[in-house]
Amino acid sequence: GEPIQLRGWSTHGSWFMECYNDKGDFEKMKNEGANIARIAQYVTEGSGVDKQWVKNCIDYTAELGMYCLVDWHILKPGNPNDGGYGGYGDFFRDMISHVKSKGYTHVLWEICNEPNDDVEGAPAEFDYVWDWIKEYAQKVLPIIGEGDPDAVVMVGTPQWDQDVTRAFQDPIEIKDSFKGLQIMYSFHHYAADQQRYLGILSGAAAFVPVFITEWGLSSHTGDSGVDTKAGDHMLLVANGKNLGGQIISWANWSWSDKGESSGTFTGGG
Ligand code: IDC
Repeated sequence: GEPIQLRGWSTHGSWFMECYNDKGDFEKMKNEGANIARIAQYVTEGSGVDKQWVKNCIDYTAELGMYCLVDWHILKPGNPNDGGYGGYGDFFRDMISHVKSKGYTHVLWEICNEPNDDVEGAPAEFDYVWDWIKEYAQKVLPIIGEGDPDAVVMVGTPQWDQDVTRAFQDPIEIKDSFKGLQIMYSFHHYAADQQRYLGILSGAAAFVPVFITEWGLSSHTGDSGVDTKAGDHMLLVANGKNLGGQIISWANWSWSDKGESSGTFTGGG
């Protein structure tokens, strides 16, 4: 019943193992002020789905008293219904069974990272991406609802999680099989070149619960520009300076040492 703002980092892919191969790595994150870690399980990039890694991260965050956001990290192609992502059912069932067998209560689910049609443009032009998301949501939410009926679940929004307004203009139909889920919507923000989208976030925050499941100080490429002033602006919006006065939680991209400007550490650092 107490309002809380979750703040922390997202991992990069599991292949940056030096950054997430033991509890100490998450302890460092906690020591820097994080109360949540987002675990980005890339589906078709890197070495593929590594369920044991995600379970380990769930365990580390449990031991440290942090929240954990498990992210089914689709990216390209951007349709979550794509055949290449067909493992979502097995993935969420297995993760939920792990969480339940341990009696954990600290895990939140993100059904998919950034749905998109891989075409740049104003987010509102890509309404049909919302149809893809609604279709996918009706497949995955009953699975989560069955195993973890009152979980907090993030639903992605069109064009790389930019158009969160769709969530209240045309809401996801709630079915009995997942009526206990606490649905929130994802918004992503890259400060160096996406400041113009903060208005979308501010407006949506008056109508639906929003979670900034990824944001960076860099541009959206992850490796150019760093705009700390624009980042501060986003934090103001997240801290309640939005049309709903909503306190918005977030995960920063990324806790990695790839050596790109969106990464927290220097290369190999
Ligand atoms: C980027 C990584 C980069 C990697 C690329 C492709 O920073 O090292 O080569 O993905 O896998 C997103 C995505 C996220 C991106 C990030 C930065 O969710 O996967 O990571 N970004 O580009 N959306 C907007 C920006």
